[in-house]
Amino acid sequence: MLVRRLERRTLLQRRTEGSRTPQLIAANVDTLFIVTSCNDDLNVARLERYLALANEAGTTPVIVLTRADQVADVEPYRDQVASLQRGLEVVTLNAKSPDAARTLAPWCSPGQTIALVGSSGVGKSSLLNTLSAKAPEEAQLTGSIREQDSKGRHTTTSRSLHAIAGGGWVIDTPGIRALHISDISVGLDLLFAEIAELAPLCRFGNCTHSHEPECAVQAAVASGTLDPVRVERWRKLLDENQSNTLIQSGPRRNKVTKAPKKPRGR
Ligand SMILES: Nc1nc2c(ncn2[C@@H]2O[C@H](COP(=O)(O)OP(=O)(O)OP(=O)(O)O)[C@@H](O)[C@H]2O)c(=O)[nH]1
Ligand SMILES: [Mg+2]
Ligand SMILES: [Zn+2]
Repeated sequence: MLVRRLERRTLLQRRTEGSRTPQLIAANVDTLFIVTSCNDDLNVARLERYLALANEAGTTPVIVLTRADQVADVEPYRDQVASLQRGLEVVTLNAKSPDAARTLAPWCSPGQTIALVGSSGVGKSSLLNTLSAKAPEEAQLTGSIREQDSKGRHTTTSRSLHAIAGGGWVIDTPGIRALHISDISVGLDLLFAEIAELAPLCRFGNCTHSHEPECAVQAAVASGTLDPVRVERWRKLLDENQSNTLIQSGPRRNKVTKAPKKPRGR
């Protein structure tokens, strides 16, 4: 029975390819566990997309590296992700081991809501079963992954909310195939803070950091203090965000938001 509807404090949403209205993923999430595995699934550019989503929603992102039990050394995986955003927390674990619940306990206390997101097969549902200490008959279904490319089989097909044993609440979500960036305002500046904070030092206030003279971003790349690969990925997300974000009115309107007229009759 519906008793009361809470106002949304935070909202995770995304636009699927070609859709005009955003798809709501989850609301009032305090911490977003961005799940990936210590295998071929780990992709820094993809993780940056999830980080932008978490930042924009006002949730705290934590990178959760699963399958730590299947590699000799987790450090190379940890190193790849630790510097993606300032102050980013990274944990490594085996999603199926009870130890995982202890590792994640700092974010799972009473009153806290967390959501699990990531590609198919990374262990979101496995982790949910561990966190909520589910009996086998109540457990979320989990699936195998393909050996050749570590891809999952999209076992979970809907979102669901579960109580964490002795703590808060956790939301399982279906694996996302491709996360497109749209409707981001502050999320990218938080993610790429080392670029954003150089911008005021550029000669031109509207510097695009691509060809302008006296550009602080280009200067930092030239002197080796800024990673050019990060600048490239930042630019790609910025462009994608701009072309996917529907600005409804005003001189900067960039898309026709009215539905195309249907042909009459026949
Ligand atoms: N050894 C090991 N296996 C894991 C770990 N995490 C997940 N698995 C296995 O990986 C497979 C996929 O796990 P799921 O929990 O179904 O993955 P998912 O992220 O929920 O996938 P979708 O529902 O398809 O989005 C299962 O066979 C799990 O047993 C881990 O940390 N270590
Ligand atoms: Mg699942
Ligand atoms: Zn510049």
